[in-house]
Amino acid sequence: MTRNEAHVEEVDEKDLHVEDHPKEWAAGVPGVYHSMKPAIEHMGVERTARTVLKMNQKKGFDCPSCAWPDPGKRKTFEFCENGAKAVTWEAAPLVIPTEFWAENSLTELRERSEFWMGMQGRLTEPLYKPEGEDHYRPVSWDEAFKIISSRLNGLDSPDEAAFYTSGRASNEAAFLYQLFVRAYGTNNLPDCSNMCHESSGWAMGQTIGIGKATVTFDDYADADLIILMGQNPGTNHPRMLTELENCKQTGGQIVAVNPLPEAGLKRYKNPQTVRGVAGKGTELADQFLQVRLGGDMALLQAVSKRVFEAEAKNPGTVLDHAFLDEYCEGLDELREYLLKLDDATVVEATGLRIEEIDELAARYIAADKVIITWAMGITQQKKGVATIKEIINLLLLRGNMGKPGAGASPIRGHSNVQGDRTMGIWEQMPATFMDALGKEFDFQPPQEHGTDAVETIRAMTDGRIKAFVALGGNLVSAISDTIVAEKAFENTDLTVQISIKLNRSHVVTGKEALILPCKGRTEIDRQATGEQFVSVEDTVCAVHPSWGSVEPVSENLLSETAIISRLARATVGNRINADWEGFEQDYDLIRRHISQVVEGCEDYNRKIRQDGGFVLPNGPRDSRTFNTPTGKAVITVNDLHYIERPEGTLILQSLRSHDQFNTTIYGHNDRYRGIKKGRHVVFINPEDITELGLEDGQNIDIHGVYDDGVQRVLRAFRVVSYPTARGCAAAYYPEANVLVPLDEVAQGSNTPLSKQVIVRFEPSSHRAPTEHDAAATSEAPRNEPDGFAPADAGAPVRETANA
Ligand SMILES: Nc1nc2c(c(=O)[nH]1)N[C@H]1C(S)=C(S)[C@@H](COP(=O)(O)OP(=O)(O)OC[C@H]3O[C@@H](n4cnc5c(=O)[nH]c(N)nc54)[C@H](O)[C@@H]3O)O[C@H]1N2
Ligand SMILES: Nc1nc2c(c(=O)[nH]1)N[C@H]1C(S)=C(S)[C@@H](COP(=O)(O)OP(=O)(O)OC[C@H]3O[C@@H](n4cnc5c(=O)[nH]c(N)nc54)[C@H](O)[C@@H]3O)O[C@H]1N2
Ligand SMILES: [Mo]
Repeated sequence: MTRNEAHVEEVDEKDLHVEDHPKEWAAGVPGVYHSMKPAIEHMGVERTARTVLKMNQKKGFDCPSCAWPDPGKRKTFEFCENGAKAVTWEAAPLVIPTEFWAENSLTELRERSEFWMGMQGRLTEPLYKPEGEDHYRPVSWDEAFKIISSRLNGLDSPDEAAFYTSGRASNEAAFLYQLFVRAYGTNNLPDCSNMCHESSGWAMGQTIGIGKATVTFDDYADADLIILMGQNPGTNHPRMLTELENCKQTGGQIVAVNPLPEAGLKRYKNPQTVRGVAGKGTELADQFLQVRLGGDMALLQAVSKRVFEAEAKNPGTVLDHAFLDEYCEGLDELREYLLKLDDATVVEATGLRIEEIDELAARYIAADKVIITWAMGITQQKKGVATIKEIINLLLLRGNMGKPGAGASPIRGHSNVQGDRTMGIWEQMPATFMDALGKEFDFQPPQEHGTDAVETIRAMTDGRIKAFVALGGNLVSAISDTIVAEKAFENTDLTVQISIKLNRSHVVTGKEALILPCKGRTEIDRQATGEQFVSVEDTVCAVHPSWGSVEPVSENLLSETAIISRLARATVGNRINADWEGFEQDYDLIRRHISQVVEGCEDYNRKIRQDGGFVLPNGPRDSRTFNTPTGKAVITVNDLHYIERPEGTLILQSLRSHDQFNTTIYGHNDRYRGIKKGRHVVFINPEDITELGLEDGQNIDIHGVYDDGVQRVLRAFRVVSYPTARGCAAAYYPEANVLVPLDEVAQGSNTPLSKQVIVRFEPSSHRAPTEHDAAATSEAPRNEPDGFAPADAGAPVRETANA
């Protein structure tokens, strides 16, 4: 074990550098270079070969980064640059030494950035912080479980505890976790999905009866037209670009709808083909609609209106009458509503020209097979649910559902966030699931719905929730309203993190706090009956096994499944009919129960062992079956809404840089957007910069504009002149969470409005954020490190432990 603290330095934002032009293309040679170099640097050649080359292979592990699916036929290199960063961050054999905890108080650690904490290495010892103390200290596993179970069992009601899940947990861990929580007696199961695709789940559930994509992997290449709305695949789902390229090469078209001209939406250089490496790459988007933040609903309605108008001109040729008659309801109401939509409102809401909208409508009508995909740019809007219902409307009008090359495709975030939901991680699972669960384990699961992520923070704030357990993730940084969230954590009696690395949720804690370190997905999981695998579900409902491939960084680590089994044994013992000890020894036992409880997972142990796993059933996709009250897909009427901003303000969205995975910061560059060595930037359209009396490069404070008595401000950010849509601005997540009020949520899904914050700017008198801001923002500005971004000099020299 070695110290590396001295080698990881904090970033000093004064070195921040902005390039003249953002990049127009994504991936290509730098993609390959950026993937392999840091991996070898941090893990050595052998561990790199055992990890990076095993990623997404049939006998390997599922990439722990995004939820993009794998093709049936795998290439040797089935990974992207950002997947390699995620694996390097997890599998680099560097561990936090025992002395660290005596040397670093929580008060000191709270001054550290997410970057610095993540770079300290892996957690390997269970840790306990007693009430009134400012340090964690190592404890034995048994002692840790004893403390947690005694506190949980000492609460007045099980509803005084909440159990969070982040989307990296495997199906087996997730199933056991929700079983434990329900056996304990609560449905308080908030998860990262509450902040992510919750809007998609609600909108799709209410209209087509299932909250999951209605497409298969092969459909992307087969589509005539793919419309990408509110997502940045070049950074967040890089392997998707290959499928977009395949679509283009078979004659398909691509349209991107985004306030930002993101690199991957324009041009793609495939790092795995000669053309990609040597040439200009493939021109991707045939049309780019630079929509205003929150203008998507108006755009979709305008396109649907044009579909109706075209049908009126040439009756029987534009709408898919056979499909609509047999499978849908609500057509006439939508037609009637849209007739009243006027172009002036649409132009104001979208910031687009009428000709652009006409062009999109013409493309849509000309295409036989259309996929619409979307991500956070849609779900994190106030009208996210309604906007997704408009996506469904548009698809249904021409029968773009339940046929090859067509469908609705929400692109999930975390690698197994969809599987976790399938396994029962949700605060409001339907009665069918709860009944099956109760029957299988001989108990009465709690009936009342539990708290979601936002509601959990509220309940921690006012003392209704007294204990908080997290299976992964970093809720305090990921949720909106950082200052409010941190107070909520500090107001809680007990917080517990089951995790692989240190982050802010480990240092902003309850009165008592514990850390339970677990194995990561890259690591071999040996139990009493031998080596175990776990399973995961990707964004197109394909379920497959994942085998760890390297030795764990420490022998002291337990798997997530083992931790949950032991926690359950200590807390609920034999309150229900479950063989907790057996589950830890043999994951087949868990899967046997999954077969009995989870719809579509019958015979799980056999199907998961088939070549490439299996695909879960999906009514709309497989047979145009819609599990709605009437059995029909519901065309909906949604009142148009868009944001009107007060003079002197802009609408700010928060998004991901190319060097991060959610709250995990790998480095301080955002290569495609031309940002180097810093994250404290706000992207603003040059005309807005002038209109607001600001200057490119100016040092400003960003103020949230809400009159609820809370001061929300980000200090010392740099204005970056950038070709975003007029009236809109962008800054990085999680820093920008300081500005998002907890009560600002999407209607119908309760998802924080991470893409719609009204802000104003003031010249900053702060050269660098103050102490106060350092605590409020999760990225304090200090000296420059480079993390996993090797193109720039100064990657930290890191010693490694033998593992
Ligand atoms: N490397 C990497 N991969 C990741 C992640 C990561 O952090 N790093 N995170 C994972 C997770 S959990 C998720 S959920 C996904 C997120 O994947 P994305 O949704 O692509 O992530 P964001 O960076 O939030 O980007 C949102 C995009 O929507 C656009 N946008 C914002 N507001 C609007 C709007 O009102 N309308 C429209 N049309 N567009 C808008 C933004 O300009 C931006 O391009 O990625 C997953 N994959
Ligand atoms: N302003 C703003 N806020 C947002 C968003 C936004 O776009 N803007 N996006 C939202 C979205 S889409 C999401 S999904 C959430 C993300 O919210 P979370 O899922 O809570 O956050 P992550 O940063 O992904 O969690 C990373 C941590 O998980 C732990 N971890 C990593 N791997 C493992 C593992 O294998 N096992 C265990 N047990 N732990 C592990 C590590 O300790 C790591 O620090 O944030 C949301 N918040
Ligand atoms: Mo997400």
